[in-house]
Amino acid sequence: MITIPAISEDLRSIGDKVHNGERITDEECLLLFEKASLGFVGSLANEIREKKHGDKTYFNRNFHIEPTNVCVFSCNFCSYSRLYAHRDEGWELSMDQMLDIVKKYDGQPVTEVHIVGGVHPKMNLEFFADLLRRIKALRPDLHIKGFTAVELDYMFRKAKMTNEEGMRYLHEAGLDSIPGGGAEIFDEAIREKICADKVNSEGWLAIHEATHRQGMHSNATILYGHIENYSHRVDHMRRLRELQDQTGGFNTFIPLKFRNKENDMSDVAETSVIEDMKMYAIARIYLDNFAHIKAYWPMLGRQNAQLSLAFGVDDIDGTIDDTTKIYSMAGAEEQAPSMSTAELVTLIRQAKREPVERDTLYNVVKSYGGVNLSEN
Ligand code: V47
Ligand code: SF4
Repeated sequence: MITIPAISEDLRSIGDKVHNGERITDEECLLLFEKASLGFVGSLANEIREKKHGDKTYFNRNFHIEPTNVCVFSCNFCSYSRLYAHRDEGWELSMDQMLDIVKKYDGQPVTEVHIVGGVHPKMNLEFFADLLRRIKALRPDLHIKGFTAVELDYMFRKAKMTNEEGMRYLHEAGLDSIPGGGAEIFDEAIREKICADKVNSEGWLAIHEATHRQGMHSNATILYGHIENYSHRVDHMRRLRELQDQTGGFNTFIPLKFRNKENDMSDVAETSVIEDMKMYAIARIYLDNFAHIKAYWPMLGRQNAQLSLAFGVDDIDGTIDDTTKIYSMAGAEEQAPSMSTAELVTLIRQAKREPVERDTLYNVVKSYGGVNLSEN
């Protein structure tokens, strides 16, 4: 005889809330992290995912420009940056080199360029506004998702502009949306330990609020699996859920697993796949006002990205074309991340989901239809 393990009353009541489409509390979220099995949170997350998107799984055709890895800050988890004094060990792309990257995609149906890098003391607001204008002159149709709140905060302070003035200025120069990086962990005490000198939590949230008030969208991330505990993760997501209630400007939440190679936190062990899937699932359950949960495949690896599609994830980012080094330098599985559209479509279909090519704002570019059962 098969016996079905009993679940506790408190978990059952969370399940009821999810079935009824109700929001869970911070305490309930913590309980999920602490007490729920992966199967339990996975099935709830999948229910929400399928209610919101069915089997649709989004990806886009994108490439990155990383202007520099020279950075004035010294985040302990960062494997990528070099201080200005050691800039000979890093890279600093010129305007022409960056425009050449864009020109490489002439005639190719990419829809997004993602610009992100270190915070270089000499690359200022004017320089980046010029870059945006020149990219738009070459490719007016290309969506520019650029600059984390960390980079923006530094640029605006140096230019003596408020967040609103700075965002308006960059928007007019061609910036379309901003990525979710730099959020790390909002808890002030943990932030102080892992990235003390860059924009604080309040400042990160203020930049995103100003972005949304300009009518632009942004993403949000969490860097998890290092020295934070579960209540810090809940606190982080609470602050995002509250801002999203006010502005509705976030598109996607992207949990980023801490990778421990070649950085000052190499003694901290990396999380297990079970912990990673739990993070995705609980994010899907708690962040009821976020339309999308993204697994960033260069960081997670292809197979775990496929697995995440059963744990609340509905987006796996894009083709990328080997244009980012952030994760490969931190020891991620993908050392030269690049997937063709056909590979992304196959990867999604193997997980029995329906691939949909989207643009940055989730307009459908091409729908690939349901699963072909002969594929495995
Ligand atoms: O803020 C740095 C993270 C982020 C490590 O918005 C690390 O679509 C793990 O935010 N282990 C930048 N993570 C990248 C980012 C991003 C990526 C893809 C898509 C989008 C989007 C945003 O990378 C940083 C930091 O949290 N990071 N070092 C590391 N060792
Ligand atoms: Fe600089 Fe970003 Fe690395 Fe921090 S994570 S040191 S801000 S490049």
